[in-house]
Amino acid sequence: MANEQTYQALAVDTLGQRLGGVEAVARRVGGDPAQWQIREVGDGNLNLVFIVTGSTGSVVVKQALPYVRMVGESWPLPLYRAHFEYYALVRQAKRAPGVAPEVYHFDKPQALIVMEYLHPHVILRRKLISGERVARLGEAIGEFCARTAFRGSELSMASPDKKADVGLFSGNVAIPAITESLVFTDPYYGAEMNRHTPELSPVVDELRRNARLKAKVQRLLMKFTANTETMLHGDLHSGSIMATDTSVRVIDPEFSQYGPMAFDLGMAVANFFMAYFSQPAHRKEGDLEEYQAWILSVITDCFTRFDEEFRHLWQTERTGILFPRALFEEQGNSADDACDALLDEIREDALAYCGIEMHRRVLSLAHNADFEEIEDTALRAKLEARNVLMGQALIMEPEAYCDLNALAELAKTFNQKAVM
Ligand code: SR1
Ligand code: MG
Repeated sequence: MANEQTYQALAVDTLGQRLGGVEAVARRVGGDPAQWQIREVGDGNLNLVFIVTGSTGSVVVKQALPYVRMVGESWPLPLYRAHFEYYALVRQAKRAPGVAPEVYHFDKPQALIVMEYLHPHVILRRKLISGERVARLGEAIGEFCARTAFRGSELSMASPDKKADVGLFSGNVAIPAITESLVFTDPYYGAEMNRHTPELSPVVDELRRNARLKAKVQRLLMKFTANTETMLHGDLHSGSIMATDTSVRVIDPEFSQYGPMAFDLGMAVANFFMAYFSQPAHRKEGDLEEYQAWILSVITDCFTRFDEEFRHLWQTERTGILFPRALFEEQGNSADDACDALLDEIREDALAYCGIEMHRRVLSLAHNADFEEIEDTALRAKLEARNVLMGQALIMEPEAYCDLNALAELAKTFNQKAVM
């Protein structure tokens, strides 16, 4: 077995020889490893990703690099993040069956995970840029967020198990540190790695002068760092979702950590809003309105399904120390109001986290293709400005948009705004 010192990054020409002897891999891929077709397809910010195909089938091999791929060796990043991704995949498979890719093999010292090849799924962001619809997209993501949020919390888990898991995940310090700075802090000052579309500068400057906004974001960061309600995916953007026209899967939980229940929901919805605001650059007039309306319906479905599923689990799986039946049902009291109040709080926080994600993807280091692929920078800045200003409204006054019609109206208003 390899040890830390023998870690070696995989390459197309070494992978067959290195993994050919691993039974779980060889059996699924099939044939002579020397004949395997191997492609490196990683287009994310951090890792190597290979698709390996043989006579029987295909698998995905994901390996952490000891540095941030998008920046280079000047930004080292611990290999241990692969353990946490593995732990998260295993937990998600139990909490939201059939959504995360199945894990076939994990090699801790080599920081690599061999998993299910999702086919013919493609990255959701590509589908949204191309104007394709995915059936039940909002429902699938709302349901995933509700199941993982509820079943990873002490509403459901036994307290000692949950505490032990929080302890385990607390070993992952490097990854949360990235989110803490890139998501919550860097967008709001001239941090070194930031960049934004030049024409957007007047909007950015004003945003960064808004002390009340920055204080609100820091309060949300406090919740994010201090609150271990549940195990999060931690990076649920549309590049972490793969889809066909009828199937939705969630990949890439390497930013998993314990945190607030609202976080994943907010991140996912933010990415739907960014798809929405960028559409005028990707669609022709005739298709634009209908497609944007569809994206808004995905957002509504996502929140609605989250609440429905969470309420269902509240009724049927509330076995943890929180809101015990002994205090409610067994005393002849309904716990429904308590559930509704919790869901209101989650919705409000999700909207605020949503606003922050809408900011960081155009102001900080890691941008979204939805806007980045708009070559005309004047147009890009105009669309990004709508997104940034709506994000600000959500952070400042999330309670005003908890009503889903009000939320959709807000998006439509900003979508018409001639900000610049
Ligand atoms: C340095 S990592 C930048 C971003 O990529 C990941 O996908 C996360 O979103 C992270 O914030
Ligand atoms: Mg990722």
